[in-house]
Amino acid sequence: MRVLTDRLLEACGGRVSWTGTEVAGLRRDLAEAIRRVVSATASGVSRCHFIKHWRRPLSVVTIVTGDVKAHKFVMSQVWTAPQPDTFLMSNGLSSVGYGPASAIAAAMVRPNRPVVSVTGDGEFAMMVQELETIRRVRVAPLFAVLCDRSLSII
Ligand SMILES: Cc1ncc(C[n+]2csc(CCOP(=O)(O)OP(=O)(O)O)c2C)c(N)n1
Repeated sequence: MRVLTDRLLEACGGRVSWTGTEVAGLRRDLAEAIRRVVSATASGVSRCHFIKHWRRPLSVVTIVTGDVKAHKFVMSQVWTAPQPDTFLMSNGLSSVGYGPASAIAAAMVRPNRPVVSVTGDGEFAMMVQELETIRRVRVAPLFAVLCDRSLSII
């Protein structure tokens, strides 16, 4: 790892020379590459469509938390965070249940901000006992549960 980071540092001279226009272009190309052609099929609304368009009705200060697996791949690529401190997502080993747990924590830490947890139906089923926590600590995050009736990529 050390060798790799040293080589990367050497190659770019420690400077990042990308312009804002180049970054915007890369984002545009990425969005185009992962854009779903259809918004829904017989089995329901596509994750990509839902996550992309659901940004609009939420206020810019809303804190949104993602969970893990199928929708994580979409959220991490297409979600637009309008300002810092509005999007929470796990990294690394990605434990199921991060979404609801982080939404509860965010609602406790930022009681005046709306908080939304986007989670899968399998993940929500594993964390459903946290509804008791919510009642006990008196917070009210909103849960958006993406129901595909499967643990899709396990
Ligand atoms: C604590 C923990 N237990 C189990 C797993 C394995 N696991 C990964 S995703 C998942 C459930 C995913 O199902 P769902 O919520 O329906 O998500 P989908 O992929 O369908 O969006 C499980 C059990 C895990 N990552 N973390």
